[in-house]
Amino acid sequence: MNEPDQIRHIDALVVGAGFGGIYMMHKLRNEQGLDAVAIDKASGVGGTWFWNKYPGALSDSESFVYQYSFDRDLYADNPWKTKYVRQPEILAYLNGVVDRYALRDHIQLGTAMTDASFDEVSGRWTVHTDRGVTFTSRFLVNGLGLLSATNIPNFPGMEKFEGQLVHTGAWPEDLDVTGKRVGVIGNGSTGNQVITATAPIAGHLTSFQRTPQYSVPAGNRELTAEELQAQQDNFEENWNQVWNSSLAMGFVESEAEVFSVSADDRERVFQEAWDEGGGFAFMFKTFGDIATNAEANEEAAKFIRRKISEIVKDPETARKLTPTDLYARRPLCDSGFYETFNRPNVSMVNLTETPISEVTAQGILTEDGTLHEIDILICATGFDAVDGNYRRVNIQGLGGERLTDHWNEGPSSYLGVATTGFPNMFMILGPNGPFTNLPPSIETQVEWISDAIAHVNKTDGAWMHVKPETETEWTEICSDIADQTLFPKAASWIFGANIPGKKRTVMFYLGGLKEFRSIVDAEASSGYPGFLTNADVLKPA
Ligand code: FAD
Ligand code: NA7
Repeated sequence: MNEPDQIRHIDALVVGAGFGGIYMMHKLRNEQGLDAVAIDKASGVGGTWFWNKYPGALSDSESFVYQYSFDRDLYADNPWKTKYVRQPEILAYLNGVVDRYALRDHIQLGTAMTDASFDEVSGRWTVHTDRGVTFTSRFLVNGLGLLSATNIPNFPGMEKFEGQLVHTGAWPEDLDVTGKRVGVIGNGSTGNQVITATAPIAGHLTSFQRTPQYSVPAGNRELTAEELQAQQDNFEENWNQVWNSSLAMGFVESEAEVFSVSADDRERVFQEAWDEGGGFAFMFKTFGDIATNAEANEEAAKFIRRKISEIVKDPETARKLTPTDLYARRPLCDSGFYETFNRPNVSMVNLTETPISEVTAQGILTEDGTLHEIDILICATGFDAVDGNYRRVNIQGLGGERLTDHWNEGPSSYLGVATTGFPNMFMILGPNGPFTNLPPSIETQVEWISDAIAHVNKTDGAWMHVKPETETEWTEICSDIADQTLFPKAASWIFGANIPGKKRTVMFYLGGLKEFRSIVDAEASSGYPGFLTNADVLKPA
């Protein structure tokens, strides 16, 4: 017989112990003195940076903005040494943050939320887990991660594969690819990194690519002592720039139009950006209309296509690697991705021309009858982004409404932090939150949620949830802004277009961090007009 669950009554349950959940815990416990507990299904803290231990895993936001800014001393004590920061360092940093703010004893690892339901009479959430503990809590804060629910394709015969099958987002700590015959499906940001880092140590690497992508050099390098010092000295200025920018990437976004300069100047600007490195910088620091004007976009795309033809020696491989569509997915950067295909131990299969017919015990059989023998098959196939983890649990709000039903037409929210009918439930990076370098958006949302909790907490048993019309309006705002860009025209996770059967819909606020912050500030400072309270909802008709 199963043991009955242990029941814990707490003030706030935080689900997820990544960048978001960790900061949320600090705000709730150390600043508000609440009895807050975090759970994570992972066996360590760090979220993304716990799970994605694949070779080459790197954040491609510049390191001085890929961290928390809320504590000047924390910032001073943890200078990143390189322009971009690698997974092991980010994981060590997040572990350090957990210890620095004495949070570890309040994070229960290896514990997944399975279902959650709200009781409007008691005003409490009941959250069941897979580890014999049930929580009842006034507040439920989900920091489930927007790139966390792994997408594993379902090719015929996959269960027969006798080698090792892994997804980059659940990388086994002890997996060694050295000397192995490695197959990699996918060539997005992750595939690009794992292919480039694995090829030099693998026996043979076969890259299975469905859609070629545009990538520019990352230009990762050691930072000089002067640069490190400047980051410390210019802390306020730098962060002021971040808070007042759109992408929060730590550079000034260009407002110049591609065709406002001569062809020679355009070439020079692109070449300088190529030499300096950075995917977001190439798309947004060079010119201001690459992501909004198809002709301008084509100029940037042409430049990258030409680089591919110059780098890749075999013309047929170069052709397969060259994208022809819009340059309008998340911009990629690399540490020698195209050069990797000049290696004698690397081959490439274009899946559009030669689809996979099945996975066999030995490897991948393509429709041309070739069996690609593989010891380790790496799925760099991305994530069921944004709402994926929400749909993998059963969350029920007012009147027992299921979140999956509420999101039947696509995931929605107000400000990416709350959704109608789910009182006192908050989300960090929920649907239609800002599309930026994420730590600054996470800080913005966590601080807003913390203030909202403090506001509600003033009244025992009180709760708040988003007015339906407010949520509808926010969805329309997000959709209208997205339609002014080229991003919806590309099939990527940014619009839910990467998962078979998933409804293609707007999932981000593309209006920029500066504007987002002014909207969330106004909402809080004017007393949360976008929300209803239990007094409104429960009052007699
Ligand atoms: P996560 O770090 O994803 O944490 C969510 C946690 O919730 C996970 O640990 C998960 O186990 C847990 N969880 C989910 N469901 C449950 C459940 N039911 N029960 C219990 N626990 C649960 N962002 C950038 O801004 N710049 C970058 O360069 C960048 N690079 C990236 C590279 C990779 C390979 C990936 C995958 C993502 C990258 N991101 C990048 C996005 C990155 O996810 C965010 O920057 C940030 O780490 C998100 O933090 P989070 O706390 O919101 O979510
Ligand atoms: P992405 O960007 O979604 O890329 C996934 C890749 O996997 C992409 O090349 C896909 O090809 C490919 N894919 C997915 N499913 C299949 C199937 N069934 N067959 C063949 N190829 C497939 O995920 P990433 O992990 O690279 O990056 C996600 C974000 O995480 C990234 O932006 C960073 O922020 C971190 P497709 O292009 O769909 O043809």
